[in-house]
Amino acid sequence: MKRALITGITGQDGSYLAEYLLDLGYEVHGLVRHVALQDGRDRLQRLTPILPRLRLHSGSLENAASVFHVVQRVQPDELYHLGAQTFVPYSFEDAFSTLQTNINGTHFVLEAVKQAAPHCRIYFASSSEMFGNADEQPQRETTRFHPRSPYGIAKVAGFHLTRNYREAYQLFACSGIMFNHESPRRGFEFVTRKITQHAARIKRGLAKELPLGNLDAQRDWGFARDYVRAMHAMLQQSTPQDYVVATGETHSVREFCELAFGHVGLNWKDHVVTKPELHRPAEVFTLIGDATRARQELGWSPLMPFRELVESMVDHDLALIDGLKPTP
Ligand code: G4F
Repeated sequence: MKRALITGITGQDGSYLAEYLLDLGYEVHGLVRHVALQDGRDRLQRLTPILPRLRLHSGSLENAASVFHVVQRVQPDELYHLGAQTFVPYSFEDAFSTLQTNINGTHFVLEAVKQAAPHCRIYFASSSEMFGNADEQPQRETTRFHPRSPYGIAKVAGFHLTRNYREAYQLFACSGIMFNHESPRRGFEFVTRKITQHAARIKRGLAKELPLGNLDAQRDWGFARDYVRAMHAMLQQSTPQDYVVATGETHSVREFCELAFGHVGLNWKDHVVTKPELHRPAEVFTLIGDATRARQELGWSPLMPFRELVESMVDHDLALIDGLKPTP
């Protein structure tokens, strides 16, 4: 039986990945902060159905010793490093802590594997935010990075650290350059879930307005459950590589609103208000990925179309309000 260790297991991607690996017969371990173990009802919510099958270890990506001890104790065959401060606007508000946690956290994980479990294969959750305002469309593995936020800068550092550990110490370490991926488990602060939650609340008469920032921003939005298959596939290859994971389609925030509100019979223009304070100091205007390498080498392709993704998120948020579904 293979053993996997996941950092960020309590998040959207971590929970889908844990389910996927359990279904494949893995023994799944997670590194979680002590507070999450204490306040499990809230913070371990996405893991509730699979909690009895997981082995959770207390540790923090801010503490090198705790990362080292968990890696040493678990001796994983595969480590998926997903944990980070992932909200781009917050990275402008507190750039120092974002850089510190996201860069050092990745460095601690790589070093712990090098020292305590060098046989272990590592997946690093890299991001399309590294491309920022890219000088080519679509973006592929060879596209030059031009990050536009402290979050993006930290991801670039993590990407290069991962590559350097691969080249210098022969670790099997890969980066997945993941474009935006969403689901009913997405946090409410990200634009997609903010829109679907508001569409549902407005439909049920619980709210009137949806405040948003830049409606022209374009993203390549896929379904998170599809993306965790690519993470796993990267670690099953004969040689470690970095891969873009994306749908190859891009849509604007405005289009997302149109579909989400339209799905419940509302006109988005009657409810969306734009607020200057929700615009970012430096915006990433358009992202669209070319996942040819992932398709050819991993046999990966996304399964859920954009419209279905938007509608399933709205349906889920309606069901939550109507008390028909537990929080995912
Ligand atoms: O949903 P977002 O906050 O996601 P963003 O910044 O693209 O980052 C997400 O995807 C990355 C992958 O490329 C991850 F690495 C990262 O961790 C995160 O998961 O914003 C999407 C777009 C932006 O252009 C933003 O300016 O939506 C625009 N937007 C407009 N109004 C808004 C809002 N974003 C948020 N969060 N809230 C708004 O009110």
